Amino acid sequence: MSVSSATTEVVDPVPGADAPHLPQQPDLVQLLTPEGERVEHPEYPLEVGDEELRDLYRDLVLVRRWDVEATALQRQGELGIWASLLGQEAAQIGAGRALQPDDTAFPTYREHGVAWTRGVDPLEVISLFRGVDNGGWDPVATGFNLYTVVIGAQCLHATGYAMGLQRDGAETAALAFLGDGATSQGEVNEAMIWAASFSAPVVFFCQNNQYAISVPLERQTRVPLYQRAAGFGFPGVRVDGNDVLAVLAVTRAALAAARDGQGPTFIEAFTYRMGAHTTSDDPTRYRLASELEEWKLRDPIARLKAHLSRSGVADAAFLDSVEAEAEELAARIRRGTTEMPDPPGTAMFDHVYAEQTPHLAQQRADFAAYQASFEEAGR
Ligand SMILES: Cc1ncc(C[n+]2csc(CCOP(=O)(O)OP(=O)(O)O)c2C)c(N)n1
Ligand SMILES: [Mg+2]
Repeated sequence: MSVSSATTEVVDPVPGADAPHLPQQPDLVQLLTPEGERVEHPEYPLEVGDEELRDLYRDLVLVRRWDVEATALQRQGELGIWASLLGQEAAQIGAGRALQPDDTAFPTYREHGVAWTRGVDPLEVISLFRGVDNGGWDPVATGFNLYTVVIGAQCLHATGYAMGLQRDGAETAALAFLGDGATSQGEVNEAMIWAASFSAPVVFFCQNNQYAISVPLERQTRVPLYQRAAGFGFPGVRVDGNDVLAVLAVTRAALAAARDGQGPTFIEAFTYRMGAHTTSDDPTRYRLASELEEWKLRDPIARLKAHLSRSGVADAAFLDSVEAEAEELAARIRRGTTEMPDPPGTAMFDHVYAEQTPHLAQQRADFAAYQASFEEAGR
C-alpha cells in the first residue's frame, strides 16, 4: 500500500455491499449503516446540513492522512513512537465536533482527531512524539488538555475539573476520553463514583477499540462496557463508533445533559483499532487477519463517502479537492517535522512548575555543566 492511497484503500464506494452479511452488533445507536444508508433513531434525532456533512468528511480524511504520514515518519526514524488512530476517526471527530468552544476535553495519547477539532496543529502533537517537547499546545486556549499516557488518570482530572465548573456555576462540560482497557483501572472507577455522587458535568467517552495492546475486550469485562454505568448510577449508551453522525448526536446529547445539571453519561463508542497499538507493537502476533478484514467493511470514512455520493451532497470535484488538501497537509507535516529544531537538553527543566524551584534550578545548572564537560573533552 502506498502512503498516498491510504484514504481510498477501503472498499469503494459502498462498503459491504457485495460482502457476506456483517455480524450484527447489539444495542448500537446508529444513524448511518455500514453501507452509507441514513437511518433514524428515536432518541437521537440529528439535523445535519449538507455543508456540515461535507465538513465532517473533510475532517475524517485529513486526520487519517495525518495519521498515515506520522506512521511513515516514525518508520523513517523521524518520530520516537506514534499511536495510530486508524479506524477510530469517526469516534474522535464525532466527539470533538460535539464539543462547544468553552467545553474542555481530556485526552489519552491517541486523540489526534479530537485535537484537530480543537484547532491544535498536527505539528504541535507530532513534536511530542518526536520527543522535542511535552505537547506544544495551549490547553486553556484550545480547551484540549495535554495528552495523558498514564492509563485512566485523565478521568480523575476531568472529574475534578468538572466539579470546579459546577462550583463556578459555569454552563460548560468536561469530556473525558478513555479506552476499553482503561475501564479496569482504579482511577477510572474512582472518577465515576465521584462524578456520579456529585452529579459533575462530565461525560466519559470510551473508545472500545476491542484491545488494550494485546489484551482483548473479553479479558476486561463480563458485561458490555456501557452497562457498567448503571452500577455507578448514571446512563450508559453504546454508539456505533464508526458512524460519525451517531457519535455526534449521542455525544451532543450527553454534553447538553451535563451542562444542564443532569450529571454524567458513559458513552461506549464501539469501534476497532485497525492499526497497531503503537508503532512498537505487532498486532499479527495476537489477532487474526480476518477480524481486520471484517472491520474494514465498517470503515468510517467509506460509509460517509458512500452516503455523500448517494445523496448527491458531494460530487467528484469535492472528493478530489479533499484528497488534494490531504496531500498538501501530509507534505506540510513531513516538512515541518524534519525541520523541527532540537531543543537544548536543559529545556526539560522548564515548565515543570509555573515558577522555577531552587531544587530544579540546581539540577538544570548541574546538567548544563555535565553537557559542557563533553565539549571541553572534545576540544
Ligand atoms: C497506569 C498505566 N498502566 C499501564 C500502562 C501501559 N499501557 C499503555 S497503553 C495500555 C493499554 C490501554 O488500552 P486501552 O485503554 O484500551 O486504550 P487504547 O490504547 O486501546 O486506545 C497500557 C496497559 C500505562 N501507560 N499506564
Ligand atoms: Mg483499547
